Amino acid sequence: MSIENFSIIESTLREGEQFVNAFFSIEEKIRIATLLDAFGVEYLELTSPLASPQSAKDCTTIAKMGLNARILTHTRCNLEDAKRAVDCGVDGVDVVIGTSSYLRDFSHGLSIPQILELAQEVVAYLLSQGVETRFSTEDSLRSNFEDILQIYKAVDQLGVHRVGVADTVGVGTPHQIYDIVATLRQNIQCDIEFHGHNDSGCAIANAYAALEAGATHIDTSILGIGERNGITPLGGFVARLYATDRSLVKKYNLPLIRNLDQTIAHLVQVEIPFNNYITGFASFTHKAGIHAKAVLNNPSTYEILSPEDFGLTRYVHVAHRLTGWNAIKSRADQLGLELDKAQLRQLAEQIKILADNGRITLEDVDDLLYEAAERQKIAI
Ligand code: HCA
Ligand code: CU
Repeated sequence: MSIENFSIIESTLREGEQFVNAFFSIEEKIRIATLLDAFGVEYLELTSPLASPQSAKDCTTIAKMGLNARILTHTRCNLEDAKRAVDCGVDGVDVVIGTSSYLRDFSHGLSIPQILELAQEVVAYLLSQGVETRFSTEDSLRSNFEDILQIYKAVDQLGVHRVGVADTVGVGTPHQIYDIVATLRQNIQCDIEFHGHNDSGCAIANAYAALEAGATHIDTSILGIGERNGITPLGGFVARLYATDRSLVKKYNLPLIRNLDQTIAHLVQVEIPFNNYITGFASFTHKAGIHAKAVLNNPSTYEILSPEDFGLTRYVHVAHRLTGWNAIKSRADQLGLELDKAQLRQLAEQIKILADNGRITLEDVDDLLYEAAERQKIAI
């Protein structure tokens, strides 16, 4: 199935608040919500109003901001929570309940028939209130699939807008997620959401597989922040879609990704990892002479993402022993120095020998280039 329509449910203000270092004041939440809205995500998911008195106020405040994104809050599956959520004035409510034996035995203690009844009651109530309603099962992958299917079919018949598959512990593989979502797609009418944790590094691939299998909504957070090591990161997910077909993400304001990543990194007091998708400091750097030559001729040779589409620039690293004369020429051009091919080749050899003895800097290379240009002038 080809990917066509999909929406991002941006959960930095819900799952992201569950990140160990996260504490967002209302001013900060407003800043994050405004930025995400400007980026163009379709939904913002907020912490449950039952979490704390301030969380309830924050929900009401953000619901009133008049953003383009639809505002969702996230609650446990019971009537009291659902009522509190509706009272906040949100556009939709994401309801979740644990169905795995782990959570049934060690968390809420309900049986599958009890969950089925509760799910129908809560979904019917939310639909009667005219809010967009999603029902999901926590730890879907370690739940009995027949149980999940039975519950989803029942809420689908009630007219629920969406059901969710949650890989709560990050155990799923792309094939597994594909199979689960494809089977749901064959059996129910409503939209399908995927929420994937990244404990074993599959969160982006799993979100992508879910879309290929017919999911319509993907949960993300900025930099992937969430419980433990988090969920599908917004930037990485966008990179994945762009790599398939950049028109899939043309609805988003891509240059804002840097601002989003930097803002969150600052607020939760972490560094953006060097190898982060799009915004890691090494994301658009090229080093080996062979790579540098090809990239300078045509960036697509070694770049699947074009930095300019994200408001970023590529960097060709020249000060090292893997360098080549093409890279040195590009640096000379940047400095406005005219050196002939023989000189450039000689300089490349010189730089390699120098760099064999230890780390060198761009200034060292520049000095050599200026000296060579000076010698050339004198010779003329
Ligand atoms: C949680 C669990 C959850 C819910 C996901 C969802 C998960 O922290 O409440 O409702 O889509 O990973 O299962 O984040
Ligand atoms: Cu989660």
